[in-house]
Amino acid sequence: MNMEKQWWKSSVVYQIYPRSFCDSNGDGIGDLEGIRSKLWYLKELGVDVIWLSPVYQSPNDDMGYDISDYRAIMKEFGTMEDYDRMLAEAHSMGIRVMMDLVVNHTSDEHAWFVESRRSRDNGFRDFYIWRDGRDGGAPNNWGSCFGGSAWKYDEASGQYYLHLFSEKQPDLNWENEKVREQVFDMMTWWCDKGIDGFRMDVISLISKVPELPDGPEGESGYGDFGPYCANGPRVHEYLQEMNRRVLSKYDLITVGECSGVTVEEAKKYASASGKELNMVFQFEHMDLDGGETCKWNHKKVPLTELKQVMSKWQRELAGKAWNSLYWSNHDQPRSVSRLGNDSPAYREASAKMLATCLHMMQGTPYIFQGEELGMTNYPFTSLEDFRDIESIHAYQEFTEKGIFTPEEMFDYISYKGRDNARTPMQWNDGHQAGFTEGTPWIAVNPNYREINAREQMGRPDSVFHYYQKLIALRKQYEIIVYGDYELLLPDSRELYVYLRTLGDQKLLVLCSFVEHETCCRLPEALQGKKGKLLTGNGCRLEAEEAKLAAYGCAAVLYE
Ligand code: TEU
Ligand code: CA
Repeated sequence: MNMEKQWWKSSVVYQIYPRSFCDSNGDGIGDLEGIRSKLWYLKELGVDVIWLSPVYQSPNDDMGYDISDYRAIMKEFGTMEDYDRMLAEAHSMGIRVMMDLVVNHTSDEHAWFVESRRSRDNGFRDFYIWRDGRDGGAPNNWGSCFGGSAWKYDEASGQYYLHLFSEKQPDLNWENEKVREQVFDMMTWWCDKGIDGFRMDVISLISKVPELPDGPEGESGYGDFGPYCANGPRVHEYLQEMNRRVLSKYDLITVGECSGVTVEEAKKYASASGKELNMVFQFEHMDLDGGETCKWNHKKVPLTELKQVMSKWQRELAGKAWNSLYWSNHDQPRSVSRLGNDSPAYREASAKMLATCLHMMQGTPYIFQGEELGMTNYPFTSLEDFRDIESIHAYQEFTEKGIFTPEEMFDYISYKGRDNARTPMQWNDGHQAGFTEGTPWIAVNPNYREINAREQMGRPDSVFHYYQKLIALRKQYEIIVYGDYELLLPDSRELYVYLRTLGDQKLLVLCSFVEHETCCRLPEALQGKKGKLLTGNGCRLEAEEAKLAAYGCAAVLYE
């Protein structure tokens, strides 16, 4: 297959959630100096790129995803000098830095919005999406992602503004070319500083169908904005303009977070022709345990469906676009707790298996902080344990409407809530897991005594060393980066088996998703051949079959 080689295709990205990574000054909040002090750790792990969740000035209604100044650093995180020092040091170690770009919306405390809401004839009015009400209520039936209406009434001017997320996150009006100009200028400013890329927050939502029609009504009583916002009419035009004016002038890695993206749309966003972005984050595999009540349930992801979705993306984008690969990020529960098994007996095995399954696919893998240690969900016991606006609002809304009992809803936010990913990084078994000398803004998972970086770095068979190996293999074997992908045993409910092919080489990947031993017949063409075990755990290869322990896995190369 004709596929152009690019550095970002053979890279592994590590996502840092700065608030929870490392606190350098004891105020309980992670910061830039903390990140700088841990670059050696990331170097040791072997990642090529770090992506920082937002570090810009923000009132933190949505933990930094509500930005009030794109050219300033959040006070709790440090200063611009701290940023520059961290960037320079990362570069000197050969680590590139990707910034989070949040431009579907700003904070309501951003100077543009402060102006915009002053009056109907303010010069910035049209930077946001203002509408008159309808029949004494909101302009349409859309609900926001964080509960309630997507419209907020503004007394002073008698109009409503649109906010697809919280009411402190008004949506920018991308139709206005001055907005685009301001965004592109700001991006250029960061690129000139020497950053290496952007992760673009909900970039698939920036273009709305101008009439803003009512959406199909869900359980909550509000309409779904998805059909009129996701992959909207001008989104590709805007991204091509962004590419022409900014991205194409630098050597960057770009990934668009695209809720509601289909493979057809992804081929446009991440086309091999390079007119828009390098790749997208798709959500189909993350939505497999969703349902009528959004993500709030206890459903397990069915393995056959997971294989089908992953394989569809592998197959359909091959040679046409490029995949990103992820099981976790700051919005998702911990992958071991969700897709693996976080009981002490199987935690490490299932973490290694999930890592193998993902990292041997075609695409750029993303590791979320702590995933390389097999960090787990948090054992929530009270509503006070939660910090995330999404969980807190959802709890209120679903219990007030009587959709779930308080006990049920508590269970669901505990299992699926975003705070599971946001508990502090577990560095060692000392005070607050070595995250802070003070009191952390969100509680440390009590399992830090067993699960922490120091212990794992000193133990050769740890999850940490397993990730280190996987990352090194990607640098060593082109077949991992560029090989074709073929799903085997699509109907197995226990095993995820696939085959990569590059020229005469074949790479067989075997992963067990179950708690008991299993057996897998090797594909005929490979039977009796001598394969080289690149990596694995709990897998014994015989002439015609492989025997897998609970959550066992292996990647075997045949040359
Ligand atoms: O998330 C966008 C997004 O699609 C979320 O609505 C996601 O579905 C949800 O968090 C899952 O429960 C991005 C950021 O990653 C997230 O942290 C922000 O809250 C959101 O945008 C608004 O900026
Ligand atoms: Ca701090």
